[in-house]
Amino acid sequence: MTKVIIHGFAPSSYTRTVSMALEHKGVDYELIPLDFGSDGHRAMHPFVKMPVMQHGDLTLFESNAICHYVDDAFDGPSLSPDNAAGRAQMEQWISAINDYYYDPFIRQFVMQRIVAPSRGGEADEDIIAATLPVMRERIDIIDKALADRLYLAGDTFSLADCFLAPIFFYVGISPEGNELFAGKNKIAEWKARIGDHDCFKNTMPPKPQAAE
Ligand SMILES: N[C@@H](CCC(=O)N[C@@H](CS)C(=O)NCC(=O)O)C(=O)O
Repeated sequence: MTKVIIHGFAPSSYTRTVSMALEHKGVDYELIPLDFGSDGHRAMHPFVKMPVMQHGDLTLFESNAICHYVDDAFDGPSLSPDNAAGRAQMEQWISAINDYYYDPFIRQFVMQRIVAPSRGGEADEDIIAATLPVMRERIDIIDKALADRLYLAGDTFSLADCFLAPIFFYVGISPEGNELFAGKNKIAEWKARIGDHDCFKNTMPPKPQAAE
């Protein structure tokens, strides 16, 4: 069968999301580093982001579309709940993570606290200080959401967990991680559960310098 190609970089949280989905399904895939911003990249992704997936003649961008394709097109354990309410809750959380978590957690906090120092720059502490209260509030929302369930969309691992796990991973290894997640027992249990999944272990990004 034609191999799936993912264009991206292992440290990118969205690249890890789609890689987790592929690993969980047991799909044969290859992660190819992008020549970011090149003509070839722009031809595959008009918004010049990562990841991009290629499977035979099909080229797809947007992590949610890629994840659903992977879940639908291949055999292997389903990444969607088996009931309408669970599937709707999965979509609700994917949408919420994309709209309310990625920007403050990754684009603001992780880019400053982890990525900037790893590139020899300095973190903008004003951006971090402005973002931390938003992060605290949104971490609490997840802790409450997990009160009556093992995973975000119910008691089975789903695509929603693939979207959140890479984001919380980076926050967890930041200097503020312990304090931000302190007392969030449901998140701690969820993180331990996610950490047991091979798809999470097999997609671990290289350790950023700031986390050493
Ligand atoms: N909506 C896109 C977002 C993709 C995205 O923002 N990817 C990040 C990496 S995690 C990226 O390409 N960042 C580089 C940049 O914005 O220049 C998706 O769901 O795939």
